[in-house]
Amino acid sequence: MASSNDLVLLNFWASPFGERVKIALAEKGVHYDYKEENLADKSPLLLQMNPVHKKVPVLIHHDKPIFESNIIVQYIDETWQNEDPPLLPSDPYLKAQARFWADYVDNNVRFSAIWRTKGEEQERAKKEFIDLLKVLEEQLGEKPYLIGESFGYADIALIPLSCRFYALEIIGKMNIEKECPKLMEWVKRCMERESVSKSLPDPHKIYEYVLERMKKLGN
Ligand code: GS8
Repeated sequence: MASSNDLVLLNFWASPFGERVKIALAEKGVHYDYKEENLADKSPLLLQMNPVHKKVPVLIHHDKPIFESNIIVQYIDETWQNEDPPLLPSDPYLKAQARFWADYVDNNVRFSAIWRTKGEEQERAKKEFIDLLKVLEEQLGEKPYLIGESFGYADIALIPLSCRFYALEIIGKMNIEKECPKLMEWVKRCMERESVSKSLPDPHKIYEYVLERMKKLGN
């Protein structure tokens, strides 16, 4: 197991991407140092460690930076491969599926239009969001997790979205559980894992954060 000095996570508390990394490290039982970033005034360390995108999360392992949350989660899985549980399946087909669904989440999940817009535009954004959740619900089917019996990489990519549901439901006046009951059961199943419940911020805090951002935009 890594000593905490070997491993540092640069993050911002409301980053859904950083939450993926926290969950993966918690699943593997790996200790690390945590450094909170102010994204309006980025630290020299962040700028030096992620000069390309200058974004969080960044995982610094033995002074070497790894960035992009899904890539960091894969790095964690490979580096601590002797620590259970494996996050990616060993079967190549299931592994490809897990990667596909994590990419799908990254490339398609968009929800800020729900709180950035009003009227018809907001209705369109809400419909697109619910349609996307339904695709994910369809993939879930009767399985406990996105790729099968075990919680892993694809679930880690998606679950941070769930602590935004409270804010989206209030602001968008919608009921996600009514639209996607199986997906909500999956959320509850994931939240039973300490790695998830302890890594996700309080949905009420996220709601306040979104309200602040809306105020800044004059919404
Ligand atoms: C996204 C990271 C990101 O957008 C990943 O790690 O998966 N594809 C990347 N990070 C945001 C904070 S979360 O909204 C960030 O660091 N933004 C700072 C900026 O854009 O300047």
